[in-house]
Amino acid sequence: MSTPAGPGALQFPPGFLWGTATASYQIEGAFDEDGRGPSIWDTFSHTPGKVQDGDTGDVAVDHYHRYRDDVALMGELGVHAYRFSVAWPRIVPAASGAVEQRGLDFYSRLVDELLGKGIAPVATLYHWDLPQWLEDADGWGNRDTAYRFAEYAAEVARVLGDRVHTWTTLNEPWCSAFLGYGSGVHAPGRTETETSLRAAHHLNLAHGLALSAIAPHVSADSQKSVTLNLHHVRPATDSPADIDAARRVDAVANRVFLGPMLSGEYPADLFADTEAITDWGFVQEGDLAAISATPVTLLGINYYNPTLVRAAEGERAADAFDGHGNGAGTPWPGCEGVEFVQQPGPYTAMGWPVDESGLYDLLQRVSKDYPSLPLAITENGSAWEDEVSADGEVHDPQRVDYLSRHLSAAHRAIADGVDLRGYFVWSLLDNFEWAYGYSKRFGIVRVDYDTQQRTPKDSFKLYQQVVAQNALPQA
Ligand code: IFM
Repeated sequence: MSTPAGPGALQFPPGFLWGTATASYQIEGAFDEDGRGPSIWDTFSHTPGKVQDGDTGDVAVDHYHRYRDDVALMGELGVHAYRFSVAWPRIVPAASGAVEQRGLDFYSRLVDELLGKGIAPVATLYHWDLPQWLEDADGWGNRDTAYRFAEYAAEVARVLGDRVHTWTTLNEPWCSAFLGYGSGVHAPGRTETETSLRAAHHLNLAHGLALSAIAPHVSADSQKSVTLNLHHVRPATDSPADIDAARRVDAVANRVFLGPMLSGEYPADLFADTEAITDWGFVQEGDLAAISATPVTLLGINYYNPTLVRAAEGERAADAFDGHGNGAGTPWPGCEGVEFVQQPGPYTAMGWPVDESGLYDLLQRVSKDYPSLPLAITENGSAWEDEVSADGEVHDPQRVDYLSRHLSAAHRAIADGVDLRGYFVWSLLDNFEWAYGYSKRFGIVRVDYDTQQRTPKDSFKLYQQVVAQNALPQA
């Protein structure tokens, strides 16, 4: 039952799923406890120069030990669902392939704690923490990793299948493939253009094999999902060259995953754009059928900002202003000659523009391309230079504004016919922001990294109201 909303509030449909999201390596810590093996992010963060200030996820926000308190916070927030990820190296720590029961037990306890508070568990099976033993055998460059992923997924589903509301195979495979193996700004830090495309295919394969592998173990009414960080790509002008630049980026950012996963085919233009890099011979007979064999019933979309591109003049190499492109290699194979254009501000602490119109447009586009597929926003949020005020509170008006703008865009999309079922704010807690370490705070709850004290920010209070009223209040 929702509490009544004030005049002018933007009311969401009954049953709209309000949630919050985190990921294992970003919050858990306990990097060597209960048999957990190393992941590529342990190796990467312990390599000097890879992560800002030498930060690591060794302790993170100690969620592994504090999960009960964190679930209690979610209870206070009132959310209906919690999107977390399972750390593969906790479940299959070493090359022997033996399953670590203590790892499974942790997630089982977490799920029970959530259910005890009436919060639906939404489990992501892979949020970037590949076991190091798999990377030692070429990681996502190796087709075999997809099969190992399906085996691991089945183990998790066997234990949690009766209690998990939504199963998500992968989080943002674009980042895994193109930041991990292309630009090298993410673990494992490789800068091999051909491998990045191969990795994208193996991630697609992993998704399909895993959905089929978990099917016998999960309850029939659970949702089967994948979360993509779809880029809303806009051409800077309506010149044919700029429109073609946007098409190229759309192919390797979005359709490289949407095509195989949802329609069982790769886009022909992607093959043409990348023909100088690979002949895609790693796509074997039967792969596309395997990728799309078990249908996705809910598509998760992560949205932070739109992407503006144009055809570069002269010799300018691809130069990304979206925080993704500054490694030694390119995260944009097939986009040679495309220039990423800085958009007007305001900018978050990540340097990302605040533009909720991109969310509206993206939802419209996906809904038109896949009219019968329910959607959820599985991440949306912003990092700011938060401070603790003299009153001990964290007043974060910019995050409140960001949240309000994006919720209002989501509301407008629903009013205009998009089948949007839920929204998950990123993130519940300040946490380890990958190559930025702890320097960027995305949480609606502040974490003091010295004491691990949690302090709900003003944005937490706004979101609490939104959830309670099933509506965005108007100021
Ligand atoms: O923190 C990340 C998250 O792990 C994946 N999506 C984007 C977030 C903000 O960069």
